[in-house]
Amino acid sequence: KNIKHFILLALVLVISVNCKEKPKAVEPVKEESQTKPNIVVIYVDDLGYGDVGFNGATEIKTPNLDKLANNGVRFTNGFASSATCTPSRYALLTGVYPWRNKNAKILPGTAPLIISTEQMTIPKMLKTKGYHTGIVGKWHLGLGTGIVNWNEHVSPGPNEVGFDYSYIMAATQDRVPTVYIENGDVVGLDPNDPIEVNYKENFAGQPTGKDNPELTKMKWHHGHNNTIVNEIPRIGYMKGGEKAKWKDEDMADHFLKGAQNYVKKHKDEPFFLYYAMQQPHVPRTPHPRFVGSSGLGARGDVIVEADWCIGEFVKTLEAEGLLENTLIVFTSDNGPVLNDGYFDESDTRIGKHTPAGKLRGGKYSLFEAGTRMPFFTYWKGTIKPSVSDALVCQLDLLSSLSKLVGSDIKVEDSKELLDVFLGKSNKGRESLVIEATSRTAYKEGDWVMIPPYQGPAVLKDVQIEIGNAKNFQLYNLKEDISQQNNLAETNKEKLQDMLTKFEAIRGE
Ligand code: NG6
Ligand code: CA
Repeated sequence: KNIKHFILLALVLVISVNCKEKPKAVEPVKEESQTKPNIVVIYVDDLGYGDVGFNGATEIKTPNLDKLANNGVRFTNGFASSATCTPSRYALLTGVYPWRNKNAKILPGTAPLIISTEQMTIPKMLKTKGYHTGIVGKWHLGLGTGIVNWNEHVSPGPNEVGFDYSYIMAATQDRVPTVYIENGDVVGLDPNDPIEVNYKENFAGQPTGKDNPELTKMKWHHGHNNTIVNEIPRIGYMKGGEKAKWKDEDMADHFLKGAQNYVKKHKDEPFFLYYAMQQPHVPRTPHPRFVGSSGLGARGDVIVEADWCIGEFVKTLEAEGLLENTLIVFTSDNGPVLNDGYFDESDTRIGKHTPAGKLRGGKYSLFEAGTRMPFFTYWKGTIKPSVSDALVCQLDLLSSLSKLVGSDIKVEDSKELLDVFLGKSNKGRESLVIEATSRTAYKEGDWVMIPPYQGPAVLKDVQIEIGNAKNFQLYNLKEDISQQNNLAETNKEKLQDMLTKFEAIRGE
């Protein structure tokens, strides 16, 4: 009898254990596919809030971007951390406010890497969850530790802060060295024609934009009068490396190919791709098939070109069967500028187009146009189309993507807003400190407070109001998106409240 009981009990146990185990065995598989989508961040350079159809542009057509934005979460209150490139890129990748790092300023092509190799970054975090990580495009976060020898392996760089694969330009299209660098090595370098770079003085006997305008096809307006490459005068001096030099007009196609190849190569594992496009930063050099495509001059043409590239890139994701398993984040590093140093008719042929939409300011500015960006997330079949006015910042991607992939890595400045990025919640950040050329301002809810700063109200060369004023500025963006009514005098209480919170965050 006892033995019978024992057998029965054993049977019951076996059955119940089996029953419990079954769903368990299924779960991890489901979790794997659900929590490891591919992640692509498409980052454009100097594109304004109003430069895209999905934010109301009518004079420039961006059909590919519009299609994604209108089928994803379109953010009306999505911010870059800064109104210039390097600090925004630093914040995007590290989740740390750029004003915490004194080196996070527009960098020359010879600057050392400003992300510590000890620091957390988006690609590093994703690698802990088995992702392959790649960057194709603009870097502009420095390379090496001081003096870089471009003829040897250049390190540390993207590969030392989390990227398994890198194919980059070191700084910007207007800065030397004008070569591509793949995993730390200059592409196509002829050892008999070594590269030398200097930002202080010219190499003896070399023509410059300043002394030899007859050798240039694009004329400099301010800055940009040093070494001439491809008939375009640049910032900084460079010698040698003839065969390795990029062709500006091919750059968009070149980076697109790089991004497409990366996807094709890594389609069988979860991947993260940071596709950092160069448009519409200067010098604007549309491929000949896009010249005249916008009717607005070079800047419009390269925006049309960028939109086309993104369309082609998404086609590749689709063709590889990856679109439903890929989260795409699209945004820009800082606001728009028409004349950023070259005469290319982007300002004179602007017509009715408003790059900043209704926003005041532009690149370099503490006013809204400096940092409020075209911004959307897209994930076919997972994200439902919506418009979100939640306050989000590129800074928040690190902690949010960490949550998405089931990692517990968090960085303090980076708010975990995964549900907001996926369109499931409208509860964004409460506040944000924005930065523009080493000045900061404070946003909270509908309000923005800009402390007094010395210096010109308008940056003359680029004709942009950058936010400097003798007195405090306080705007209610809900009623006054164009920042025309300074309420600092009439709402002293709000001003004081904002100032106190701002100082607490800034640690002043
Ligand atoms: C400025 C350049 C500007 C642009 C900018 C960086 C001059 C006079 N102006 O110093 O043309 O290169 O730096 O742009 O040289 S960013 O988008 O990379 O921040
Ligand atoms: Ca930029």
